[in-house]
Amino acid sequence: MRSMRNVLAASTVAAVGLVLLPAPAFAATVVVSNVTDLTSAIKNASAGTVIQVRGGTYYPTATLQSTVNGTSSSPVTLTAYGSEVVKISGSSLPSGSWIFKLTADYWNVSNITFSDSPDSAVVCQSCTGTNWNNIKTINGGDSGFTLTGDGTANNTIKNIDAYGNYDAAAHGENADGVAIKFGSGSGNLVTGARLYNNSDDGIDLWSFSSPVTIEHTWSFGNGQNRWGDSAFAGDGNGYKLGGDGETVAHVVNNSAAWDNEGNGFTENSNKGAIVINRTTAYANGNWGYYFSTSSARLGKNLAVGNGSGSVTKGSSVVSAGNNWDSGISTPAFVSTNAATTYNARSSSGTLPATTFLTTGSSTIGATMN
Ligand SMILES: [Ca+2]
Ligand SMILES: [Ca+2]
Repeated sequence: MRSMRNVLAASTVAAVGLVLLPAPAFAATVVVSNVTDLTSAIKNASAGTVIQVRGGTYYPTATLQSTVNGTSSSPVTLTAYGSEVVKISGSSLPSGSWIFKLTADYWNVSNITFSDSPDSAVVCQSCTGTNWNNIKTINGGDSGFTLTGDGTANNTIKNIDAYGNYDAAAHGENADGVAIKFGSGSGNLVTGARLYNNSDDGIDLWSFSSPVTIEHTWSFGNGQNRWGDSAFAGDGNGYKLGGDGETVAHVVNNSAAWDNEGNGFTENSNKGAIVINRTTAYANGNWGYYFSTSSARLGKNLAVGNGSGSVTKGSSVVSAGNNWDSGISTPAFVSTNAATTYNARSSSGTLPATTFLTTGSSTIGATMN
């Protein structure tokens, strides 16, 4: 009896052990408060992991990166802890480094500032189903935020601030606020973005072959030489909507471009049926809207005070209800003082309230919110 009882006890222990073995190797929620733990948490995340970063400034010495996918029902989350203020600085990274690189699907990243990157701040390569909410990518050495590669689909960039980015090595030629370049994939959305004072363009869709949607976005002050660069080469388009021979019908709704050195909105050689509705171009250096070879659909847009003029449109452009079209009047702006556009965002992350470039019109121009 004694030996039988021992055998039964041993087999019970073994069975319990077998039940416990499949338990998760990592806790579902990880709270990190130093850069070593942050690096490890990102590297070791798996579907469903929630990484909460305590307030403070983090100085990684190597690019933070992951190739691990979440799933649509169990994404990986990287976010600030509660309402704490989290900054990740690239100032301790080797030259040429990015701060954060994902080659992964279904990540949700929110409430983090990425600053002072030696090169691009955030790069998402062939990402599907990622959500970026209330991110800042500022004062870096190339574009602030980049989506790139084939298989770039169904990503949402919401309420991003991207400013002060400048690539010294190429005299400012490349650093955009947001770059969705060299790739393909449908369902990508930029909304609520504020893209300003970057050396090259506010947003650049160079060589991206699937339609991107941009809405509720402000792009301003791009392409000005703010760095004392005697060979400065930034282009300074508010919205660069193509390039490299791609023919693609990008969409821009209810957005504004002002004080950019180049054009407010431009096809950049894209011959596609780009759709631009209810936008405003004000005081840009070149044209408000430059669409000479595309078959763009320009509707209910407002162009005022642009250096080269309101619009260049080729014979394939469809233009209706814009203030340069016959019979359409130009409503007065409530304000042309842009100071409030630099204010902090609302607690929910939306653009700050402003009367700048508002007109009260329900038929033409951006509503500036
Ligand atoms: Ca450029
Ligand atoms: Ca560019």
